[in-house]
Amino acid sequence: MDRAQIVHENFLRRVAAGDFPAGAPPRGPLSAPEAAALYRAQCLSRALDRQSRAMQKAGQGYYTIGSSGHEGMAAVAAATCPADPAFLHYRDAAFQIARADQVPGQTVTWDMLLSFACSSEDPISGGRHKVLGARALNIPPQTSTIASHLPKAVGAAYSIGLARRRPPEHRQYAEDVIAICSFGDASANHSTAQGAFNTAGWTAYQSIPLPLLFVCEDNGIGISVKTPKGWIAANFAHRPGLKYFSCDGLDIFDTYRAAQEAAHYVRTRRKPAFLHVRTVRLYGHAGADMPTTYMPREEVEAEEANDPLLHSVRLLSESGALEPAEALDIYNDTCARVTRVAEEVVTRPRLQTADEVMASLIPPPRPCGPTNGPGAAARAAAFGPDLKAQEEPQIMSRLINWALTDLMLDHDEIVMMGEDVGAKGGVYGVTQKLAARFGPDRVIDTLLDEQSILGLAIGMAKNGFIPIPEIQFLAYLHNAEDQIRGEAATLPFFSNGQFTNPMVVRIAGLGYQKGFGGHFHNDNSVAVLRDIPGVILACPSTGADAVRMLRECVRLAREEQRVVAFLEPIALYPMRDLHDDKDGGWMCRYPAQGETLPLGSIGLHGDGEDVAIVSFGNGHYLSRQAAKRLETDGIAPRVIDLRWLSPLPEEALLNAIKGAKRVLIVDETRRSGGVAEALMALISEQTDLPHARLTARDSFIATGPAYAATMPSADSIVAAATQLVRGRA
Ligand SMILES: Cc1ncc(C[n+]2csc(CCOP(=O)(O)OP(=O)(O)O)c2C)c(N)n1
Ligand SMILES: [Mg+2]
Repeated sequence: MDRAQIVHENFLRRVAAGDFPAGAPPRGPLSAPEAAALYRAQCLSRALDRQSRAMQKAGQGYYTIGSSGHEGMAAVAAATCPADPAFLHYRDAAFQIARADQVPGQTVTWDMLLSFACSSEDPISGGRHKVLGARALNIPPQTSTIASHLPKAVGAAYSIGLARRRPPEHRQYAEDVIAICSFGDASANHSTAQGAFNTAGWTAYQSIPLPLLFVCEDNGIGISVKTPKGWIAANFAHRPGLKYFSCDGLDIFDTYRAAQEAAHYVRTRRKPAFLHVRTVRLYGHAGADMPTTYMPREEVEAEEANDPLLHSVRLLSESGALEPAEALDIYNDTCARVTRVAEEVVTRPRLQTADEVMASLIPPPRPCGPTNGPGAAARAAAFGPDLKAQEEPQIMSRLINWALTDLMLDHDEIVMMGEDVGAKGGVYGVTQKLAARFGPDRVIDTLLDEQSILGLAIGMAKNGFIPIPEIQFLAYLHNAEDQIRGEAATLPFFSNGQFTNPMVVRIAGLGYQKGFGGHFHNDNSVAVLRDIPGVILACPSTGADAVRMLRECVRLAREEQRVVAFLEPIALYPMRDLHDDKDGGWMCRYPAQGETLPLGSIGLHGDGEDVAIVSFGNGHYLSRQAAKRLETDGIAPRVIDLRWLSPLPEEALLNAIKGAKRVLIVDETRRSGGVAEALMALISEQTDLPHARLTARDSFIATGPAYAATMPSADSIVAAATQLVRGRA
């Protein structure tokens, strides 16, 4: 028989017989009426699990990972406040239900069933996914990637403290809230989770406020792999900076007591705590999972005998809150009500078309107060002698530094974070003096963990800040990439635009650093950033463009709530000359305030008709060198700088190549998966022009004299363009 049915029948039989599992008597601060309310929430959670399975059998529901066994989480909700942002484990329906009881006007049964049915009327995801979550309950939806929500919970907790000192315009969290973050016992081992615990401890160890309650729901197993007995307590009882609390998650009185103590500690001390809730998992991981195929039947039955609902009925009876017969009526009535509501829910509309699915990929714009740019006095104070230097042409790294300064003067809610961005001013000096200009609240030297850096940014963005995190080198984005791919980019999608985390991620990258680094400091692949729906990828090639584009990127984040990656070509940071020694051809004046380059605009140099050379970043620099040589050779080129690598500025590009007879694509990223693949497809689909591509080879980058051997050079661009125009090199 189906184990869900066995658990159901056991419950009915044992309550009727007064046969309850043994446990401690009711104790602690939970009152009898409150306990009865929690029991109702537990019953509703259980009934929804049962209904989700029935709906799936009937082809009307699509998700069966349930909360059965974890219903004690209702007590954690009751012990905390609905204003506390909660980043929840997928087994926390009871938490959400109990929280909904704290907020007037909620229709939680209806809402959750809509989510099971993937109805477009599902108020949290608009029918895109079964997720827990509700705007009014401060529960953002989470992805299924276990542990990936922990870094941003740390970030959200950090933001609460910072917002007290410097409230941002779009602040979301109230003054004295705490962040709550729950997860399973197996998930606690994930390196993403371990990084988050470490970051929380590292922060608290320095007495920096971090009001964060971690809640580990320890059912002793992750799908089929058991957690060693005692592992969670052994692992977490003595972590520096992280205070440990534990409770019996089968007992709502004990869970409420411990959760209240832990939450009180976090709220009053502004320090993180770890609440270890020991629980059971009933009827396997999900609907299709049969626990008896990997666990002895006796063990499965022993867990089932410990059904937390049976514990609750005993405790309610002993506390005088409810008689078992009344509890049984509540259970049966709840099941019947859920079935009735479900019958109506399955008639509600579902998403149908691609456009409907995609409607929330890009978040809605938000109204922002006007800004007039930083005033002269503020600029003079911040820049000091640099103000005078702004009258002279400068290298890119310095111009980016000034742009960041002006943007931070203009927008108080901008906060930078990264490894070495503060005191040192970045590996390449791009963030020099920013810490002195804006202080440690706004320029944060983080610990060495890219997931934590991006998690900090996501969490702060959720609370209205505009984070500008820095990833020191593109190659080091990859160990944290899921924080952009799986987390930041998906939040508006899975919340139907109700939750957002806009930011500008600065990434130093691409190749061509002479004499430094090899592959790990010269990564020339951007494929992982280009295929993420909704994420914008910008890549300037000159200092002036970098300034104008950075201004646009901050606008896109601030006003349009977009997640932007800003890729800075390291080799061009210090570049002074273009054609000849000391010609100063690659230095630029600092663009005037208000000058920007809108998303989708391209750079066009020359109007030659023989060949349009389409490139970006270092490739654009080399193409400009090549163009001069081609002209000398009697070939008339025009050179186009793409600037925006995702989405590609297709319209502007097609306009810019009008009148050219051929197109040469110069792409410093790899031949496979590189930007040129998309450009070749675009040109061949949209034009009849002969076209060719010059790309980097499918290789990693070498150190030493061959540092640029695998990538396009001015020579190879000249050769490829000549070949395309004249049929020979
Ligand atoms: C990063 C990642 N790897 C694997 C999975 C597949 N998966 C989903 S749940 C799960 C087990 C989680 O166990 P635990 O954290 O103990 O939570 P429980 O389901 O027991 O409540 C696994 C391996 C996933 N969702 N994400
Ligand atoms: Mg588990």
